[in-house]
Amino acid sequence: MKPVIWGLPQSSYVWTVRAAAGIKGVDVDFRPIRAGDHKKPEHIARHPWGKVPAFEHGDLRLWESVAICQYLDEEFGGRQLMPTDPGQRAKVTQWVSSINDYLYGPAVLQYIFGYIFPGTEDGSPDRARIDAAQPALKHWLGILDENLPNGEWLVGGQLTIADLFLGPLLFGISQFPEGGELVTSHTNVLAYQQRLLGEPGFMGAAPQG
Ligand SMILES: N[C@@H](CCC(=O)N[C@@H](CS)C(=O)NCC(=O)O)C(=O)O
Repeated sequence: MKPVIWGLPQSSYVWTVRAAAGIKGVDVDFRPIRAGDHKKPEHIARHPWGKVPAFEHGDLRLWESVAICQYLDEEFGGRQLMPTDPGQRAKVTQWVSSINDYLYGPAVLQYIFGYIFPGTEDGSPDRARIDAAQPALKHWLGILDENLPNGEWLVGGQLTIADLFLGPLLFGISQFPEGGELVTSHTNVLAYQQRLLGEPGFMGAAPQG
């Protein structure tokens, strides 16, 4: 029985979990849902907060991207997405937690949404929101550049779940002028992004169009 992933195709977290499956070679049934439908009772039954992704495998139902990635990694064979060393495993958790708590808000809700869902009268980018995100993004890019020597992976020289959370946000901010400039001006982050481009399982899960 194939695992099922429900999600808005353009979501960064949906990219994360589909990438975990793609890199491991797990055949999943991806069921795209339309924006708005994730707040309907049918989806709330899968995810009590009406978010994406939601996941099912046999009798198991899960929400929260990190839980889904962890399950895919442990239940299926293929490339391991978690280190074995306890300290390195804790580092993966540290990065995932930091990305969720300190990067997703400024990168997605403020910066990217400031361009794509500006909510301004004339539909022009919301400069106030975009500008407000810049200090946090600069801070993040500095930290990442220090922690990605020579474009290595975030933890322990192997691609891990931490990279699957970071990658979609980096590609997301890179699409817009300030984010693109921040990534290209941090050479280790740029090399890291190139490294992700060379991962077909990761890139194959990217939103299309
Ligand atoms: N903590 C959740 C976050 C999920 C999340 O925020 N997903 C976003 C899409 S990237 C979403 O569902 N947004 C729609 C909404 O909040 O209405 C996870 O790790 O899966």
